[in-house]
Amino acid sequence: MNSKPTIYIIGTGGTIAGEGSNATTASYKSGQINTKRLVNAIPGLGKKVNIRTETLFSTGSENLGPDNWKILALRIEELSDDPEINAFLITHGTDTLEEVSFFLDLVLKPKKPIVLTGAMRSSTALSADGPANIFQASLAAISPKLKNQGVLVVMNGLIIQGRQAIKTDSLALESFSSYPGGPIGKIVGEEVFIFGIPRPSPIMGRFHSHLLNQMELPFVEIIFLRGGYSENLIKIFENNNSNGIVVAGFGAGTMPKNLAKVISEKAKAGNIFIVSSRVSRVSVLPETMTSIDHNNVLPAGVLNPQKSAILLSLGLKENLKAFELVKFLKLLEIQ
Ligand code: DAS
Repeated sequence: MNSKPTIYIIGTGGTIAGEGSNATTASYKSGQINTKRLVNAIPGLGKKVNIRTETLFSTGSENLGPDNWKILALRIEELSDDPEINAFLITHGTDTLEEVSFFLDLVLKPKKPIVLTGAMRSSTALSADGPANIFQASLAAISPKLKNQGVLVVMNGLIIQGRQAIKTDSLALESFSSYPGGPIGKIVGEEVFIFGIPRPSPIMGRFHSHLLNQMELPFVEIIFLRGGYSENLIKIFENNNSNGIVVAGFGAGTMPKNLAKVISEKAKAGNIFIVSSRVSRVSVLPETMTSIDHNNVLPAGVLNPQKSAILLSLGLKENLKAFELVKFLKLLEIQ
């Protein structure tokens, strides 16, 4: 009787499936290796788990977005009813891994563990990190200590809750951090260590309705501020006709006064703004951001601009008002 758990691995491309011309080149083509080949290269994995594989996409994650994320979410949901599958592992490019894990956490009500992983070095690179990441992500996926945690990210031995993963380095192996909380655990050898009390997202699956219709997510613009040029930025704001805009502001949510004035006028016209920050570990609070006196202008709390845009687009699709979105931003501050 085969008592090993079964993990269903869905590959989407990325560096982890990338192929370079030799082991020491820094250049490679993403998404070249199919998922079965990726997994077959991992000694010892088959002793721990049964594996089923699928290659859903084969591309760098810079080419993936909300439509692809929805396809991935629906595929996971469709497979979740299979009694022979105990957990899901998604191999994905790291460039948008924090966005797809945040999105999946918001739209899925997972019955089974969902763990995402990637790699900072291609599959053909000297000391490729992909095999270890897949092995460790598999251990997390079957660990009884991590049941009902929603979406998780495992990278470089760290276990991170999906909504809190941020990529903080373009090239380093230790490129993923967990913010605002720290990692909930780590994997050493074949051991899964859990720190403290893991806490699934308080709004896990809150936007599941997005999966139930064919409608696309409304576009949300992100406007990245830089020192000076506020007149140019004002023109961008004035010409912008998306219903939702995220401002990647300075520090803890500051921006030039003349820009704040334009935002206030557009907020009065019904646009919803989330003011985030261009720093990597964001904290934008009502008392820290440049004061803009309108309820349609929301501090991002701990969400970076890209995650703020995902939440705002899901909210706009449900015609949520700003005061309803504030609740979700506050709940996501809970570590
Ligand atoms: N190739 C990039 C991507 O697909 C980076 C990576 O996977 O690390 O996101």
